Amino acid sequence: MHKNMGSASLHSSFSALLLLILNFHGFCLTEKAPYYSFVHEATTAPPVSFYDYIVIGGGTAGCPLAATLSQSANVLLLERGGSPYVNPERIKMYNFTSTLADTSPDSPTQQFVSEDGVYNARASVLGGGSVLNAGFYTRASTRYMREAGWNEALVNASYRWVENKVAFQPPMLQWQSAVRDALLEVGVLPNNGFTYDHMYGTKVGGTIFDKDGNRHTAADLLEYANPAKIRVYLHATVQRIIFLKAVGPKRRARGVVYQDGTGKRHVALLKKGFSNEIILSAGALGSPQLLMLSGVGPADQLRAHGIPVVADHPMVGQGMSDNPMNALFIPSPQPVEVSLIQVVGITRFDSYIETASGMTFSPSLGRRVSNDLAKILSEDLAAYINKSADAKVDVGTFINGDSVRGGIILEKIMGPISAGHLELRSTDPNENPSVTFNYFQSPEDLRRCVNGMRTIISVINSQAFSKFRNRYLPTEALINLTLNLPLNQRPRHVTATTSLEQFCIDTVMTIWHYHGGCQVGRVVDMDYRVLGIDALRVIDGSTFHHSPGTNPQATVMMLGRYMGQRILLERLFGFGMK
Ligand SMILES: Cc1cc2nc3c(=O)[nH]c(=O)nc-3n(C[C@H](O)[C@H](O)[C@H](O)COP(=O)(O)OP(=O)(O)OC[C@H]3O[C@@H](n4cnc5c(N)ncnc54)[C@H](O)[C@@H]3O)c2cc1C
Ligand SMILES: *[C@@H]1O[C@H](CO)[C@@H](O)[C@H](O)[C@H]1NC(C)=O
Ligand SMILES: *[C@@H]1O[C@H](CO)[C@@H](O)[C@H](O)[C@H]1NC(C)=O
Ligand SMILES: *[C@@H]1O[C@H](CO)[C@@H](O)[C@H](O)[C@H]1NC(C)=O
Ligand SMILES: CC(=O)N[C@H]1CO[C@H](CO)[C@@H](O)[C@@H]1O
Repeated sequence: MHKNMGSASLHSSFSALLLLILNFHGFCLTEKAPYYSFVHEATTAPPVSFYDYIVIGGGTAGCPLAATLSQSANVLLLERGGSPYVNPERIKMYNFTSTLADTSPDSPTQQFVSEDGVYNARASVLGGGSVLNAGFYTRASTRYMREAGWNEALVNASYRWVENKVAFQPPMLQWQSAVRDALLEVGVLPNNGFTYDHMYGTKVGGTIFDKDGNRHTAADLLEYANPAKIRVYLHATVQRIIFLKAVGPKRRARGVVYQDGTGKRHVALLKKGFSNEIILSAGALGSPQLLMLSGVGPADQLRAHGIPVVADHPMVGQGMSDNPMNALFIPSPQPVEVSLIQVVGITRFDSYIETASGMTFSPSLGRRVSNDLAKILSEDLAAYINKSADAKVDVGTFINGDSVRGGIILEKIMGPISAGHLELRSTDPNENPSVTFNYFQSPEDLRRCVNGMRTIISVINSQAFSKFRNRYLPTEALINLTLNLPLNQRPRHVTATTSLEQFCIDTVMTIWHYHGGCQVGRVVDMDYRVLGIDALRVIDGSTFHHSPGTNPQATVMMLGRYMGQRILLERLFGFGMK
């Protein structure tokens, strides 16, 4: 899959020059969210319409991709969810957990539970995962870029394009600063200060929350779109991709069928033209699912669901990975700020340490868990406090409505190496497919977790963190406390000698960085074209082999911009950067 790389870089520098020219006759026609004139409900769409590009999924990759393509082609962007701008409260930083737990009919969140018994969530909203996430913004390592075969100069320019709209320097109040100083104290060195770059040591990264706690999302990147050439439909759920009748050995994508909010079906077709394409950006669950629903996937599985086979593609749905997240919950003796991720420790044993404070931060995150957490915290703490004669701690102050006086320190492992698969449950595009991630199947993944947990324990016991450390709670009590929380649906093995290995396996959660299903080299080629099919690409997190950087969103948005520019180059000059 890495052949032709020599000529790749030769063409790349030439193309990069052309891109500069392209960008200079850019548009000043930018429109500001939430007043986009080109975003409409799908109910207003004609029964049949024609475009140069049809992008499926207005998520983290789909928005920057569609905005870029609209610079010189007619683009349709179809998003199954609604607008993130209708309820600005929902995307305030302090509403992170309530939005993630929202089960109302127009919720931006669709929850699912993997076959591993871990609670998880996916986006259903314009802006995709960037509307739900914890906001941390950080680039991939240069090694990751090289392995992906990307042009580094164009990658850097694409990151900057994203950062100019949505990335900010975080405020770094007391809790986050204490964890940063503790990471340095326990040897996660050097101190790299504030940077978007990925390197060993401790750093402050970017965030998509501005100083007032307002979230900026991939949907804001549509401000770059050319309003005259783009159309965005909301509540437009793509049912399947349609293909031209076979003429040669390869099938060619022709259009899509989508359903509006009232259940009415519409068709969008590609205009005549060799360069025109359909691009799937429906995310790590949505993209492999939609390929299968369209007849591109493992033939046996498709036949079992009565789906006519367009192309037997056994690797569609394979290579699904979710980086495990493990954490310790830490009740604090003093008030803490509400913070999501701002600091990261990038260790040499491939574990990333991050922290959040002041909210009930748990993956299921429903009221049920908030209440459980409150109950367990109160009972456990009361028991410990009763044991300590001199204790005078008001247990009630640890939980105050939805916020917790305390926080979590978590670790995510690089990669991961462990991988699983995705299968259809039904032919309904609204239903979650079945997903298995096989957490810790690889012993190396488990080693990374154990080393990460050891670092977290050192951080908690450090001098720098001491003001947030409750002296009545020994480390073992914190481990017990976490083991007792209903973090997932997996069996618990709580004994006097529970090992960190067992702790990792029993308390595994998601950090929502799941990826794979349409991986480069297996389902798409290095230009993200679906192997064996014309006029169809996949561009989103489903193409990754590993999660980029410490957290992926910067790279997902970058990839949308990057590929948008490469596709336009091919369109305008008849060659790509391959
Ligand atoms: C709770 C949470 C916290 C996270 N925290 C961070 C963090 O702090 N930092 C970070 O870097 N990353 C974080 N992430 C991960 C990051 O947000 C995701 O990796 C990224 O958003 C994935 O982008 P994507 O484009 O692949 O998919 P998505 O952004 O999910 O986009 C897919 C889009 O396709 C739409 N779609 C799906 N099927 C269809 C269909 N049939 N028809 C029409 N539309 C469809 C979906 O509604 C969605 O909008 C977090 C994610 C979550 C959920
Ligand atoms: C891209 O950015 C990285 C990180 O900021 C930098 O180290 C690298 O030199 C840049 N590469 C190019 C080709 O500009
Ligand atoms: C703690 O002590 C109080 C007062 O003695 C008692 O009412 C309470 O039940 C004890 N709680 C626990 C969990 O032991
Ligand atoms: C942790 O839980 C185990 C098993 O219930 C128990 O034996 C041990 O004493 C607990 N440790 C602390 C510090 O509470
Ligand atoms: C839409 C939403 O979830 N709003 C909530 C945001 O957080 C505040 C304060 O916790 C709640 O009162 C709102 O209901």
